[in-house]
Amino acid sequence: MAEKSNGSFEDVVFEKKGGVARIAINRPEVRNAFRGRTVDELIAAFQDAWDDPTVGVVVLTGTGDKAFCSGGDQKAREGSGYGGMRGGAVEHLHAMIRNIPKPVIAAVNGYAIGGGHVLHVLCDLSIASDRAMFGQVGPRVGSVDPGYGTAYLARVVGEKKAREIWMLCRQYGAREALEMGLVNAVVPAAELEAEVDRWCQELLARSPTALALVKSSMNADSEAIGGIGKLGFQALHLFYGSEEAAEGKNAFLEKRPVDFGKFRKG
Ligand code: S0N
Repeated sequence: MAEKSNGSFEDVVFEKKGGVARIAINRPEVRNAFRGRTVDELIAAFQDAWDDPTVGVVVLTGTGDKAFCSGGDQKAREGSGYGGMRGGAVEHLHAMIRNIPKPVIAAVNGYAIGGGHVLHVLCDLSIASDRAMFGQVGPRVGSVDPGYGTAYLARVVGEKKAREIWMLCRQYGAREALEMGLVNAVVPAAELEAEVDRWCQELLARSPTALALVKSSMNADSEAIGGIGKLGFQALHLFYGSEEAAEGKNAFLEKRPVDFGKFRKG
């Protein structure tokens, strides 16, 4: 079985062992927030796992014990987007997770917030540590993930709950996430790695072609969301250039309450 580690990656730790490709976002100092480089490396790692016939399952996680991923790097955010991010890069990453013909498990080891929450939602399966926290923050920080981040979430937890998650920007613990069908299992933090490995071994015993067909036939039903998302992202990048979106980012960086009142429209 092939074994490989990191190559030229800086923001991502990539390992392949025993049929499992493990991709970990490695920016714990910013709760594993992603910048342009991170997204490019994630795409490259998924492509490698896709192309490698020795890989049967992919695990996506974050390094450290605090965060899976806290979304786009607010410190790199500028003008029309998150600095250094190639146009369409995040959508490309979403497409990789959805389309790689192998099961992808999110091992949610801590905060899965904003664009980081969307990443776990897009994975085929999510296994959470009992310390994991889940939530969207868009309307709190002047951002949104149109398309899969919103409409696909509604398929997972239902319309009412998805609207609550997006509109109120609350955080939910792992047990609540399990109750609403947002994750498949919750285990004590110390057992996360072993539990994920057990799920990987079960998947590796299954027919890879049947698994690929299960995945693509399930995806077919929600594929149109990608088209809606493209339209949404064009609007999002116009929104990012606005004073209203800048207020969300600045309030987070300045650690002060946000004031969106003056942007309310009749
Ligand atoms: C994760 C949270 C809840 C953790 O709270 P905690 O444990 O209290 O830690 P903090 O003290 O808040 O944070 C510790 C240090 O880490 C930094 N930090 C945390 N998150 C980020 C971040 N996302 N970006 C940059 N830095 C971050 C803190 O600043 C702190 O550093 P110091 O010690 O120096 O002060 C909490 O941290 C939290 O709520 N984080 C912010 C979450 C957030 O706003 N995320 C961004 C939301 N937006 C997106 O994800 C956009 C998605 C996106 O980019 C996209 C998606 C799809 C398609 C296109 C795009 C696109 O825009 O291109």
